[in-house]
Amino acid sequence: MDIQTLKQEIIAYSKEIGIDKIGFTTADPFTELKNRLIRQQELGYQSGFEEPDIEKRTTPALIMNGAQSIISIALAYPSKMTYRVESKKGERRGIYARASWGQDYHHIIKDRLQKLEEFILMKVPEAQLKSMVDTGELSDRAVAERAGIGWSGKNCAIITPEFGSYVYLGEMITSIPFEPDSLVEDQCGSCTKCLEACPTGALIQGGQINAQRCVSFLTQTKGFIPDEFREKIGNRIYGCDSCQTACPHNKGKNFHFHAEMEPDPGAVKPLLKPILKLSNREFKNRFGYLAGSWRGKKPIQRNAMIALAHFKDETAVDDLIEVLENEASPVARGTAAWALGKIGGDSAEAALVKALDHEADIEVRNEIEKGLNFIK
Ligand code: B12
Ligand code: SF4
Ligand code: SF4
Repeated sequence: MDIQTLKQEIIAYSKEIGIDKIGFTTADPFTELKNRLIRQQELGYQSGFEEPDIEKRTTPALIMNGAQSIISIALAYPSKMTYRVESKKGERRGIYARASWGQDYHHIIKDRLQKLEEFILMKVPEAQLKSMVDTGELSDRAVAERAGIGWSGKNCAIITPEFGSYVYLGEMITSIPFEPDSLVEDQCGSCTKCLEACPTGALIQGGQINAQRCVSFLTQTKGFIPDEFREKIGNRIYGCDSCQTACPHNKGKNFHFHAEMEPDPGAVKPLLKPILKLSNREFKNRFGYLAGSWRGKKPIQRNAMIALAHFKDETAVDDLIEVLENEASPVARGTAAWALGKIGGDSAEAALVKALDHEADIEVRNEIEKGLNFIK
């Protein structure tokens, strides 16, 4: 079979298995990306979640011997919930970003890539293939951009003309020399809406991010959130969508193609107070299947306390005192102290004074003092 026919058959099959967009590019090195990654590293703008080996990241042949091409795939995810949570007055909720709605997307993309691999191997049994999503060496966005999936927006996201930027990306390195597809034209123009919408100024300039300032990154860390960002996080308990919701190319883009991606509104917009009391098992059962839970319970609990402070939820004071007095983790105790100070009131103040009496951890003491200063 000639390669052009095979490519057409792969494209047709991809539609059958629920791949919303597919593109092909060469396995040539990503030279521009390499310079970019070095620069980002020098500036200290990386998150630390990236694959550290820049040579590997930008040289497909180092990842798979005989690499000739890369197939990029995109699956569109919903941007609006089909039904809302029934909220009672005064009940405060947090929010998981859209990329964490429904089943963890890593499994969904892996499933499609595996089906695609099986199809290709049926046609070309000697083919060598290597698939990855998110945690692989390659930059999923750089591959997608070069394979004509979408353009690289000023908000850093790959924006497809069809589905906006609400797409998950994955790719497969192959030993088959497919004809590459052409690039999608950049349609950002003079717009700067995403840069203006970013709550922390993480978008330095069009297409460049300081990940250390990005709320999405901050919600996924394990330590104390630096003071300057705490109030800006709002009620986001995982991720951040502000630079995507602001984008005019996402307007009206809301696709419900994949049953696995349907969010449970009660899980992705959960009540905040109960999160503070979850056991590990309860957390796993209720939130464990979400992509946004990959760092475990503690960061989500910390973010929930910051969200309760954001709402100045006086009904949360007792629960926060409980955390301050009984939690083993200094980050949890310290964040509870800070939140109590932000919410204020007599019992919050009394609990902070009492805690200062016996708290031994220096960082937690520091947070208690900050809390008391808010009240005074
Ligand atoms: C580390 C990481 C993060 C970090 C850093 C993000 C970042 N922008 O670098 C943090 C934790 C902050 C993060 C957040 C998010 N992430 Co993330 N993340 C990754 C990961 C693992 C690596 C990204 C990376 O290497 N970045 C380094 C930068 C330098 O490179 P890059 O963005 O990959 O490539 C672009 C730049 O290099 C640029 N570029 C290259 N040369 C030059 C030169 C110039 C002059 C310019 C202007 C640009 C430029 O072009 C490339 C293509 O767009 C990828 C998965 C993967 N393996 O690729 C997912 C990934 C990028 N994340 C994804 C998502 C969904 C998100 C969030 C939307 C989640 C959320 N709702 O909270 C946010 C969006 C934040 C944002 N505005 O980027 C998706 C993006 C899908 C899409 N449509 O673009 C990915 C691809 C995961 C996936 N498989 O679907 N993420
Ligand atoms: S995800 Fe949020 S914090 Fe990060 S760059 Fe976009 S708007 Fe800024
Ligand atoms: S908001 Fe404007 S500048 Fe930002 S990615 Fe969308 S079109 Fe581009």
